[in-house]
Amino acid sequence: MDAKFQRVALNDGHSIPVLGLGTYAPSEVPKSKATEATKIAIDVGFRHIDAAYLYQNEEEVGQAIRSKIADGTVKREDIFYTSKLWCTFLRPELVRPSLEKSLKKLQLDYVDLYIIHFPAALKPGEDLLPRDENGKVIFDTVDICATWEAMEKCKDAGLAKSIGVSNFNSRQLEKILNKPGLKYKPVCNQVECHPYHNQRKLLEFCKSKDIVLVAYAALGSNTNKQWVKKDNPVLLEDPVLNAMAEKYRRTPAQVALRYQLQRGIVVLAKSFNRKRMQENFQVFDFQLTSEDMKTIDDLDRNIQYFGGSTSENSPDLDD
Ligand code: NAP
Ligand code: WDW
Repeated sequence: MDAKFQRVALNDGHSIPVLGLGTYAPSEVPKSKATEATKIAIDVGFRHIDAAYLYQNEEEVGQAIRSKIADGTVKREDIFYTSKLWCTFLRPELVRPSLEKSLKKLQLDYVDLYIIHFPAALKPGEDLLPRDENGKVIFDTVDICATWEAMEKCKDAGLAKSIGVSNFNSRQLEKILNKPGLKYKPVCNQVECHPYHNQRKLLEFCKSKDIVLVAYAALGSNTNKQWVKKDNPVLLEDPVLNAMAEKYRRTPAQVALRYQLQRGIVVLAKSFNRKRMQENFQVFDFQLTSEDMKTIDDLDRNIQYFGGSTSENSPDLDD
């Protein structure tokens, strides 16, 4: 098959395109930009699109997908669309209604992948980040295994072709994998992953369980004020990545994406800019040497742009 439409097998028999478009943009970016960007991305060649209920962009992204189907550029089955179950919907009885809400916004019949966005439950309700009068986030107690059983039912109902998780550590994954009567394993774990936080151990764990690791913030994120930690070094300004980019006559972004592909990782790249989307998609026609792979491995320095702000103080689903 054409290298640029490369996919990897998932443990449930489906497959996922190895490069995906990230669609999160901070709230100051007009929502209509997500429609425009998704259409351009599909024209550029992206077939995997990552969005979420949390991003409040599913109407816009869905509209773009439907419009590229309507104009004959792609068929529905060519597109791999991921949505995510937000933390306020982890109670089992809320899982299917939440997916149905996403599907209604999208105006699609199914999502290719539905993942638990984050392994902590928040108080159910309209508020995406419910807070008490002191401004503290209000958590909820939910058994993640019960959430997972509801996810399995969504797959059985055909509303999600595949199901997976995001932001889980190996212990949290084990909880699901060891669940008595488990029907479907998670197909993926989507986590922050880039040369400054390369997730070597989690990757090894996921590979041993036939779970695909999906990398977000693979370009070092940098976008937004709301979630991202400030005063971290900028990944794409890294001197080693820049020197390597020069050597291959590529850009640091292309080197960072290619690095993940060669590790067997499915990688997301967010851009709403046509030129940068084309650049990000141009990663199937060169190869990093194993020495250069090793050099990038050594850039690991435990820098997390997202830093799991919630996971540290949550009465999380771990105990
Ligand atoms: P990212 O993909 O690492 O980086 C995006 C930033 O890099 C944007 O500012 C973009 O700006 C810029 N950029 C893109 N291509 C570039 C290039 N070739 N050269 C220079 N700059 C470039 O960050 P992200 O959006 O945080 O992560 C990607 C996606 O992962 C998200 O959109 C979302 O879908 C997903 N995600 C999931 C979670 C989760 O909890 N599961 C968390 C974070 C992200 P322009 O748009 O201006 O090009
Ligand atoms: C947990 C997990 C917030 C936000 C968020 C909490 C989360 C995201 C950039 C891209 C998320 C940052 C998209 C926000 C408490 N994940 N994004 O996916």
